[in-house]
Amino acid sequence: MVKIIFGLAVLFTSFFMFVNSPPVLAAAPDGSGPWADSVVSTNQGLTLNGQPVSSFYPLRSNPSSALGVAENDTTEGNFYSLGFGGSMVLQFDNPISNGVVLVEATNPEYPFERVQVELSDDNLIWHYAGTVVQDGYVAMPRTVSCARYVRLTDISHPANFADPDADGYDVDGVMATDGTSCGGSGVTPSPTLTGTIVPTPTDVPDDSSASSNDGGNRGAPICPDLKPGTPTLIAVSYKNSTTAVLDWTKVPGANNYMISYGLQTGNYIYGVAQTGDVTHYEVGNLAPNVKYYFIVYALNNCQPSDPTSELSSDPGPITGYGIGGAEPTVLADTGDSVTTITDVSVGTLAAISLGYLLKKRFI
Ligand SMILES: [Ca+2]
Ligand SMILES: [Ca+2]
Ligand SMILES: [Ca+2]
Repeated sequence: MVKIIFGLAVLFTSFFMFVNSPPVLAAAPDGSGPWADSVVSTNQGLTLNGQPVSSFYPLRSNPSSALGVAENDTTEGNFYSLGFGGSMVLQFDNPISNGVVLVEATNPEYPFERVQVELSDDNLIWHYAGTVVQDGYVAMPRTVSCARYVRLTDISHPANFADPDADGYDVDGVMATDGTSCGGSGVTPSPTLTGTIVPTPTDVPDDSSASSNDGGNRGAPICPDLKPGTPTLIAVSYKNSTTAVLDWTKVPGANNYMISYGLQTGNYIYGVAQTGDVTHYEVGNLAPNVKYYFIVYALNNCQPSDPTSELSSDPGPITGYGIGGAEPTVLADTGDSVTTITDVSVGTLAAISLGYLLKKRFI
């Protein structure tokens, strides 16, 4: 009898160990490569029911799982769960000069988890870059031109989750989209360029049904969508001295758009990674009396279009239209100006260029 009990105990223990300890080796830091290289600090939050994440998911509590090339899968041990309100600081050996892409372990059937992204060049002064739901891109804040640190803070809404073990945003990997040109010929932010880009549309309650357009391609490592057509950037005008208003044409098959802009023609150092499925967007927090140059891309689930032609805009009077050669008559409201997220799982150019499938099944 004792042997039987012992045998059962061994069997149970073996099974328990098996299901909790799959043979996973997370990616290693890639040094001068674009991915994160070391963990500076962590402050893991709690699960929805107030328990340490490690008590339920020890394999999701190893911060080094966020280093190196994202595995881009749903394997336990390949990502770090921040916990609600939790944070982590990652350091890069390579410089960050053009924003970062986040890869999350994602389950489309699970309520969306959200993270705030900040960048720093010294781990002391932090610059808000934006927020990301699932996979996504944040542009370089205008207040910093070259960073080495990324701070991620979970800002998921607990009220959107029913699972008591919900554990916040899951960091698989973080990649600099360009780490080769720091200190180069890029525009040096002027002291007058205070404030930050606000690329994140109005926060909306998480809705897992928003990801129902997977089209049965879950798990497929390819993009099922054709490259979207190129929109036309119709007009850039000024709503006030610090807010530019962009209007462009809708592209069939696209479900999101991206705005890039900068202070010199052809040099787009700022951006709004995801406007949502709209044709009208207001870019705020611009420096007053500064001329900006804008382009727009259409996005589908995994590919960007070619960019539009560039339009520039001099800051004009509050009621001024027609800047940049645009005709006031084309600026009628489209009704799409509410910038809620309609497909938050759309990824970014960089993620797309890596061939990542942006929707995965996991929490
Ligand atoms: Ca690296
Ligand atoms: Ca999670
Ligand atoms: Ca990983």
